[in-house]
Amino acid sequence: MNKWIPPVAGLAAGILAATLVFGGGGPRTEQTATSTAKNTNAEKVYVPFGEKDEYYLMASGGHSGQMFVYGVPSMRKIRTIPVFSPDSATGYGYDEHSKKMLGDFTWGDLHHPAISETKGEYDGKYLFATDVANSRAAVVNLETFTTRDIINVPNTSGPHCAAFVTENTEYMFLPTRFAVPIGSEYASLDDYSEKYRGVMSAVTFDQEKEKLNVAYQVALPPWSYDLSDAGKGMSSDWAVMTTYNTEEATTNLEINASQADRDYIVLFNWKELEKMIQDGKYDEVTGQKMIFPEKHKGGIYLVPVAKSPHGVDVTPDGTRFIASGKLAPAMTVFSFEKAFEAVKKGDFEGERNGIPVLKYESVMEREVNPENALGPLHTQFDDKGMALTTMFISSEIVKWDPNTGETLDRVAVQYSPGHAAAAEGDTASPDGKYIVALNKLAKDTYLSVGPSHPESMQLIDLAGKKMEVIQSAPVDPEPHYAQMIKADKIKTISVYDIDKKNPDAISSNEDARIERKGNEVHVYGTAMRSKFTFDAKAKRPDVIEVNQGDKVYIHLTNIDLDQDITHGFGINKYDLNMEVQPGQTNTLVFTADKAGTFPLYCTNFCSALHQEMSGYLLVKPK
Ligand code: CUK
Ligand code: CUA
Repeated sequence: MNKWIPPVAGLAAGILAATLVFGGGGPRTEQTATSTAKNTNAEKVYVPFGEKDEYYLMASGGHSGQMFVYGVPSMRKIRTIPVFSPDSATGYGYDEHSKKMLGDFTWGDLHHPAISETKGEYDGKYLFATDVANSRAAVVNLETFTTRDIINVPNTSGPHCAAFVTENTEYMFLPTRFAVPIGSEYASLDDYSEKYRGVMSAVTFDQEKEKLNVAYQVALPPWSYDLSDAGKGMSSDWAVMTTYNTEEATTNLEINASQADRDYIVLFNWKELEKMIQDGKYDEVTGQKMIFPEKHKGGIYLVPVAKSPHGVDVTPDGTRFIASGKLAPAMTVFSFEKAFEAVKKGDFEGERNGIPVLKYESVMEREVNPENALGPLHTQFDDKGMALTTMFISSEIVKWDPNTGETLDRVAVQYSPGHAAAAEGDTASPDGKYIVALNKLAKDTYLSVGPSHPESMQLIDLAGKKMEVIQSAPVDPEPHYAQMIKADKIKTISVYDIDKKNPDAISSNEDARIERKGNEVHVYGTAMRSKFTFDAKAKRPDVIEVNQGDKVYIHLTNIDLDQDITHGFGINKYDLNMEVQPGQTNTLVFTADKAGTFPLYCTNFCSALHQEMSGYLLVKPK
């Protein structure tokens, strides 16, 4: 390091980090062409101390059940947001609010995060996600980066297709990956075609109450629905989703679900479905308003597509949708205008399961097959409307022109990208600055940690003449999808207002008290550097004493109204933990079934005397 002086003082750390990432090393007495290129790349991703990243990247945590927040271009991980799984670090899943949201589930599989939109642009307010493992939907508030609501989605198994929001976040559509009988009751697989369904749910979100709700459902055929996207502009009332296993195979899907040459894209008009509900054109099933498309026609159409499609993406101007086929080397560009025309004229080639099938030729605009590109999965867009498609098998991102089909550029990634996330990529106006490849395999990219390696995210610069990988970051499983939003759109709060209307909240140490009602004990306590106060008048204000068998409610308010001073609250051997962020009140409820002496302490390092921030839970034996 001392032999080599960086061009700008203070850049040294960034360059060093980048050098490590790019695997550089050895003596640097001479600047070679490659090392100059490396240094230029290092400058592109270097965010000097005191400055901040330009974008947030909200990345899916897959079967960790969580969401990961990164800064772009530095690719530094900033936060884990627990969503569908408990999290020891924040006490998520232990305190009452989050415990109720999680119910009995201890894991989730989060695939596609979606930022709320206004007029087709990310508005930075909320983040939605679904759980393929346990069929749930969740919403995260982006003022606090905390999960506010989780709902179980009935009649559905694995809402993989979601979440993609409509232009003004009117709906998220959650079609199911696994067909199940309605109500998930037992039905023999011999009766698959008659009894199983692929139910799609239309979910709304009430911002005021921060509540998700299933508005209605549609009983689609028993196929697997894979990915979806909402229309924009001229197609804003519509949405599209890919479906496979239209063969209705019930075993050995890898062979049996790839028999037919064509599967379908489901094209639906949600305004029309909404109207059907208003007009009472639905059945009441398992307490849900369920539209059966074979009974109530209109609003839903099928578009044939090359077999086993995966991604489908609407262009930023809303005029086209692009399907990618995991088994076909081609992407297919379809025209909304042509589709609307065909619907109007009733230009159908027949019906499947009571749903009209449009003619492929009437809706298709072109098939695009870049040379030697294999395994197209997902498409994002740049600021000029050019498509950026991930190629899983040939491990690259290909840039191409949806207007002509011409291949414009390609860049190799390491390795096997699933999705990619472009800057403001799902909006009506992508920024065209960056795209992050979400790679399924890292192989030799990082220091080895044994047979299983991390997944990998690679940042690609889109601003130059050629696309170029400029940074790489390991990521925990599994980066299924991410959205990248301009940082200045997110307005976080720095402390909570102590909620005076919340009967559990107190705002000063003097109000700390322990109230007993029969065998229920309610503790109204405070956390403040560097002590807990549970009972202001007691000889030892930081001690909670109860009888064995008591039901204990600990309501704790962090009255340290200072940014980033979060206190934790853990009780030894009681498997209990929660956190209180500045100004926040949180509640732990448990039965003191174990008699004994249990130290309790602040788990979150908060001051020089953090170690002193402790007390006791004394449980007197019966
Ligand atoms: S999916 Cu396509 S590669 Cu969106 Cu769950 Cu992973
Ligand atoms: Cu409070 Cu550590």
